[in-house]
Amino acid sequence: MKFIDEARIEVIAGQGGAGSASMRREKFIEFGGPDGGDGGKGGSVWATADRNINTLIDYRYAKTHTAKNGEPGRGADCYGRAGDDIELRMPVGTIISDYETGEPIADLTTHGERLCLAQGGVGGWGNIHFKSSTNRAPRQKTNGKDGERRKLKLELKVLADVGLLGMPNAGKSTLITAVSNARPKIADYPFTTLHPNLGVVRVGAERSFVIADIPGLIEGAAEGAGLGHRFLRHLQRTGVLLHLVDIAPFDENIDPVADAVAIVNELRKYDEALVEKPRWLVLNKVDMIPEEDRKQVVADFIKRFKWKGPVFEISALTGLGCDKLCYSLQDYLDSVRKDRDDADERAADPRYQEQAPPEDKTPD
Ligand SMILES: Nc1nc2c(ncn2[C@@H]2O[C@H](COP(=O)(O)OP(=O)(O)OP(=O)(O)O)[C@@H](O)[C@H]2O)c(=O)[nH]1
Ligand SMILES: [Mg+2]
Repeated sequence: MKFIDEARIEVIAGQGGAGSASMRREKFIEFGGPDGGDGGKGGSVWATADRNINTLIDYRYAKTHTAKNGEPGRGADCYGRAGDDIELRMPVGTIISDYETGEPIADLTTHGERLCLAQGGVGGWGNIHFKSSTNRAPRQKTNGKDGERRKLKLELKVLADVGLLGMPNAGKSTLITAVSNARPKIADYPFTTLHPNLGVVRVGAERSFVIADIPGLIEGAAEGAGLGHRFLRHLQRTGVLLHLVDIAPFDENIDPVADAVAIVNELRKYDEALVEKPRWLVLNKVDMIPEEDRKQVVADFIKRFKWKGPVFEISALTGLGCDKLCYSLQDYLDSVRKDRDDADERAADPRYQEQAPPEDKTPD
């Protein structure tokens, strides 16, 4: 299935049905009085986050989503039927904003989260509401209100704890296949992966995190080279990036350090905040380097790349070093989550509220 992470749609809620101005007319009944019922409410348009959907493709083709109008009221105190609501199912991670103003409306982050995008118009009043002691036979009624109408932008940014970053063929899809339940296509040609894949990594019996594999990035991606750089948006909401480097390229003319520098430059061109995000260096394909040379090759790389952060040596193909990487990621994510929970707790606890500093009484 084609992966689409951006769409523009229009949602139109149903109009309320008109109220009725009917008079009761029955044989042998005098002074029947008003009996016109209210119009039904127009249908609303809702968005629901659904974890079983992972693309916005449906909204590329169907752009306008219109809910039914409410039915008009009728005589004999009949109220009009309300128009049915419609439900738009969207992937978890969809950000909804106003297309014209860009104003954010919602961020669907959990499965089942639901939000009204356009409210159906209320039905009009029938003449039964207008009878009074002085007007026993009112002919007034009101029309239903129009339903809301909105143009919206949908943007999907996948929600994952860990994001994979690297040149094509670095072994990103091989790694996610080795450690998670995701089964993306793997091949020895560049740009095998064309859209993000998510996988759940289980660490021990109870702990897990979500990892995202995205297409490979190359120098000049910001200018459109390769698949461009727009899918980097899927790394924006991750907690930590794994920069995967093929440490043993087949082609001797390829310099892994130059490639790694190019990736960081592209990251910066897309979004400075991505460069600031915690990033770990993962040197892949160490199985291709004779064991006795590994230490030296790795040390050279780190020195030339001037890298000071965490480094992991792995072989996504044989699984070497993958367990250690996953345990470290899980520990790191757990500690970040704990710090965040503690901070939230402190913020909610009045004892930790910031107190005004005591007045300084010392003379100048
Ligand atoms: N020897 C060896 N080969 C590997 C290793 N990891 C990946 N490969 C091979 O490298 C090639 C590319 O792997 P992929 O996982 O498709 O690479 P990718 O980074 O997902 O590539 P794109 O999707 O094109 O960006 C495949 O032929 C893999 O079998 C490894 O640790 N050792
Ligand atoms: Mg791939």
